[in-house]
Amino acid sequence: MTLTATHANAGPASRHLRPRCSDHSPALSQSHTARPRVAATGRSALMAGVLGLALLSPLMASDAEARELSVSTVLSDAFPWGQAAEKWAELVEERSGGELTLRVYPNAQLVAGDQTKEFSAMRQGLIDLAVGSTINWSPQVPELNLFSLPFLMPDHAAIDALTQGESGKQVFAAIESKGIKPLAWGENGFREVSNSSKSITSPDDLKGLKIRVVGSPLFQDTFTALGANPTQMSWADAKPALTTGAVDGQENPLSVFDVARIDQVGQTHLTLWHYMADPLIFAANQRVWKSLSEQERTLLTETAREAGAWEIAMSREGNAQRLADIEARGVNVVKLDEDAMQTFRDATQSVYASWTPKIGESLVETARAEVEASR
Ligand code: X2X
Repeated sequence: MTLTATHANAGPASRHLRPRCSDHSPALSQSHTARPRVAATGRSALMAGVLGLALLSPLMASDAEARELSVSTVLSDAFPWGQAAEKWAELVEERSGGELTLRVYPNAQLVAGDQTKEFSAMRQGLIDLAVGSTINWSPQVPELNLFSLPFLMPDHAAIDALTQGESGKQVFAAIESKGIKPLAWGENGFREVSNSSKSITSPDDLKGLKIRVVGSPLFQDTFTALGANPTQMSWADAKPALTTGAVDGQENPLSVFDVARIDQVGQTHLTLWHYMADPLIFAANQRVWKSLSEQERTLLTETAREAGAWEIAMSREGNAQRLADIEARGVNVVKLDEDAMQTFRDATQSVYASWTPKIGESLVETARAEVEASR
């Protein structure tokens, strides 16, 4: 049995009789009309009109109120990210006694694969809930670029110091000011760089390499500062581009490299440089949020926190084994020493100069102080 098969079968969704994880749901336009929540709302309005609310029996009333909310993710439950969303759904269903269900739509399918549109789609009400990466939402929420500043967070303690500290509060406030209710943190992980041609041990090695990067323009600046040739594309396009050699490299957490079998598309060199990590954020569209009872809001928040904490721990614990598996498959793994790390930090200083004003001077200062205090 291959590792891919193990991971693919290990998702929490496999415990449900009814498929929860809708891999084949319609994309953006259709999904809007097909969403059961809309239908349920229409039905209850009709029933209220015909019968009068006072005449509804408690049973009918609860039938009409049972709701299903959509949850968008980029990665499926073969990955910790998708498992976080499935865990959330599982806890909500259990604790609401089935009154509230979450249906997870992975692979950014509710935005036709364009993960940088997820935040906007949630804001517009095309998506009810999401577990999204700070990277993918940063085009709409500049403060989220904080986590992408190169080499800001050296270790897990630093990530926690930000998400659990004052920086995290400010970031959540920024999200809320954009019309989305943030509920809890998860984690995609430290993003390590891979390529198909050589060991990357210094910025010089990146010169001229075409690297696939994600949606925020900050990544263009980081890889340009390092002398590479960055190309922005969605996750859906990344593996094909690596396969054909349209790009030489990519950067993603070990869990993504491992589960997506990036080694099988020629990525034989992997450098562990921990240059940034993308937290995940559990969040809700404000209109949906306001329509929920106090009890339902508490339920969604508590279960999101539990699912997030569970996923963070599980994904961190899994990293050592993932690395061993990746090395066992013949990938050449480079671990940088302190001097080498410093050459990368020095080479990316310009990113701080251009991005600190966009993120917010005081937020960057707060974050730096919180990282320092965590050491
Ligand atoms: O596109 C990526 O690289 C991914 C899957 O890690 C994110 O969505 C940020």
